Formats: sequence, structure tokens, C-alpha cells
Amino acid sequence: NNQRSGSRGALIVLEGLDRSGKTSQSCRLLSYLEGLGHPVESWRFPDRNTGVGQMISAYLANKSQLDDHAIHLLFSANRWEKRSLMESKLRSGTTLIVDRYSFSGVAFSSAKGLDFEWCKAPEMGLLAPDLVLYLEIPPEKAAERGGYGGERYEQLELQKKVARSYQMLYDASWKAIDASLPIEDVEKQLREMVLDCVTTCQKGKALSNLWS
Ligand code: FDM
Repeated sequence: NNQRSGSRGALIVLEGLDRSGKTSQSCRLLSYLEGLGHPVESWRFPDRNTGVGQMISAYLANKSQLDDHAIHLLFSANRWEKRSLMESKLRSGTTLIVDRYSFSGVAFSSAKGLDFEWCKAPEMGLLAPDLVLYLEIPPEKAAERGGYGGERYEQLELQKKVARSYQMLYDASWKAIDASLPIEDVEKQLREMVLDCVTTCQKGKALSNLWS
């Protein structure tokens, strides 16, 4: 029992282009860890349920216009408003599987032309993931999968720039998985990486903040 032993949960983030399979894989990881008896929750950003989240949702649906900097800061605020809950969940032993995080924030806004370092600044002090799973897929291939829902950023040219921005964020906490493989193959690789990470956190790996 994780609670009793006082070990913490892992903060695991899935990143990747639209249609790379993040959402399906985070569902699968959730069931997998639940099946093993691990306390686990699946989260996503933007969290569209908050007041800030509703502003973001309207913007993405092209129902409102906002300055690029302003929307960037709203995405960041949407993570800040969840930070303390995130920390208490992790400390009480719950693993969080998070579909998009600060890396999406930086990758998308810098792809639109905002300064890379400026984009990172408001993310400093948010919790650093223990593991970032990058579902890597060529932008053309993701676009071929169809199902771009017509939201603001679902365009091939922008997605290509986002892919380049993601490359600049890559660091030691990242693992790239070839997301063009069949869904079960991707799932198998992710399971192994996630289990490894959960174990490392149980053994007492400290929580830390972005970007350090
Ligand atoms: N997005 C997501 C950002 O531009 N910044 C962010 O900080 C986050 C978390 O919002 F196009 C973009 C990425 C995507 C859009 O994401 C909505 P979902 O996963 O399709 O809901």
C-alpha cells in the first residue's frame, strides 16, 4: 500500500503532435496501472473545466480572439491553478498520467513565433515531470490519420513547427517512442517505461520544479 509506506506517486506526461495517440495511450496506461493496483489518475491540459479553461476552450474553437502572449499565459495559469492539487495527489501516493503539459505550452506558442525563453518563463516553479513520453510521429503521417477536429492549431504547417519546437525541449527526462507503430506496440513500450518510473518514485526520488 503506497499511502501507508509514504511513497509518492509519479508525474508522467505524454506529449506529441495532434493525432499522435496521446489520449488513447493515456487511457490505456490508466487501466494498466489500475489493474496492477496502483493509485493513479489521468489528467489533461488544458483542463477545460475551470474558468480559465473555458476561456482557452473558446479560443481554441475560434469563438474568441486573444493576443498570442495572453493565451500563452492563460494556458500557464491553467496549470498553476492545478499545481497544489497535483502536488498533494503525488505526495499522497497517486501517480498522475498527464496528457500535455508545459512542453505543449512552449512548443505551440513558440511555433506561432513567440520567443522560446519568454514562453518557458511562466512555467518555472511548476512541478517537473518524472518522465516525459514523447509520441514521435512525422507531421504528415499524423495529418493522414484524419480527425483534426477543426480547432485552431490543427493545421499541418503549424504542426511541423511544433515538432521542431518539441525537439528543442528534449532533455534527460524524455523518452521518445515511435508513434507510427501499431497502437499495441506503442502501448507495450510505454508500459515498461511507466512501470520503471513508478518504481523509481516509490523508492524515494524527490519531486522537483521546472526547469531544473
Ligand atoms: N496547447 C495545449 C497549447 O497551445 N498550450 C498549452 O499549454 C497546452 C496544454 O491546445 F492544439 C494546445 C495544443 C492543442 C490544443 O489540446 C488543445 P488538446 O489536447 O487537443 O485538448
